[in-house]
Amino acid sequence: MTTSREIVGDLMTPKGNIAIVASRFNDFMVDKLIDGAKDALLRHGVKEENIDLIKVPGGYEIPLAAQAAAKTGRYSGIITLGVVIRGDTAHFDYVAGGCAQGVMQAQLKTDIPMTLGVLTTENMEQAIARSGSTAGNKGFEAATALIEMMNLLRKIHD
Ligand code: INI
Repeated sequence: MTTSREIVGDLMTPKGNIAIVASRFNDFMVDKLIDGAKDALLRHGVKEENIDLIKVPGGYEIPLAAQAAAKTGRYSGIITLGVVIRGDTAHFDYVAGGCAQGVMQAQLKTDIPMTLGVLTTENMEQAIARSGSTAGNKGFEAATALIEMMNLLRKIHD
């Protein structure tokens, strides 16, 4: 009797280099996301020398830098990190939406897995809570999701 196969990504040390693309806007919170992402990678056995940090001005600039990094062929996975806080104008929608959609397009175009650790919050309190205090660290989560996706893609291709 044949049984169905379940293909799931594990959290073993992934092969290859990883880029973290992070914005400088709201950097005191983004720095906490970077710390969380690195902590997750190192705890899962990724070596410091296999992690590159690429900085961009704001969330709007993340997708192009992530795509450019992916196209070099040097990275097997990319974590994107930023903090976009709603203001009084429509700027938030363009930056937050453009960033999320751009990262999605970039990973589909390059076949390099990318995860979204870009906070999009109503206010500063929500952003602080999600960058290493009461609501966890979304950088850590984005790094863990990336490891799972890198290993899943390897299994799908094998
Ligand atoms: N960029 C962010 O990453 N977060 C924000 O909250 C933000 N706000 O509020 O304006 C922001 N704006 C800058 C934007 O990402 C670009 O850097 C800028 O528009 C130049 O292209």
